[in-house]
Amino acid sequence: MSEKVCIQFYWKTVLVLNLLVVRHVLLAQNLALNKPTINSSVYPYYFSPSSNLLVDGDSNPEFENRHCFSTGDGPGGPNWAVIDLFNQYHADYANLFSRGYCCTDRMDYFLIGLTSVDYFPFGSASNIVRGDYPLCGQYEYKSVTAAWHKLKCNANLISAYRYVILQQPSTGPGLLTVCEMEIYAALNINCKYF
Ligand SMILES: [Ca+2]
Repeated sequence: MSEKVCIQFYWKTVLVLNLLVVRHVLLAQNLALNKPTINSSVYPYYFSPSSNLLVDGDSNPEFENRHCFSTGDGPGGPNWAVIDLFNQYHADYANLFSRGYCCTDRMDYFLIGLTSVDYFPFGSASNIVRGDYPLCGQYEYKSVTAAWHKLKCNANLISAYRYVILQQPSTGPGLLTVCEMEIYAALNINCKYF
């Protein structure tokens, strides 16, 4: 290969790589941001830490700054929130940000489900039962303080879904608390399966 051809090849490769990076940045958007939510309950507090704070775009881990969501359900209780993505997506992974300095165990081993069932007309009265909905996945570890926790969706989910369920496992301590939740779709559906 001549030096001229080699240089042309180099710059074409750089251009292609840059285009791939731009494509990724443009397409990788948080589908959950500011979308409608419902929750099983809201922790009774002087401000309402309802599930809209789960997707308000602010992961501030300081609970008093009013950007964290918390249910009011006890151990083994419903402890869920549902996000309406407005359209059906092949969800690829979820990112959850935990609360700071306190109560990190409330996010341990969290569950992310996907469903086409519209629970919104029933709101907090919805009967969302663990094991009854398609499971994106369950986080395999205890959560840590004020940090992002990424959960890759299960390879076996081949359908697109509109609604995302966040739920504490039945063994959890209750009072599910999460400061931000993000959902990202697969950029290439063929790359979702592993
Ligand atoms: Ca938030």
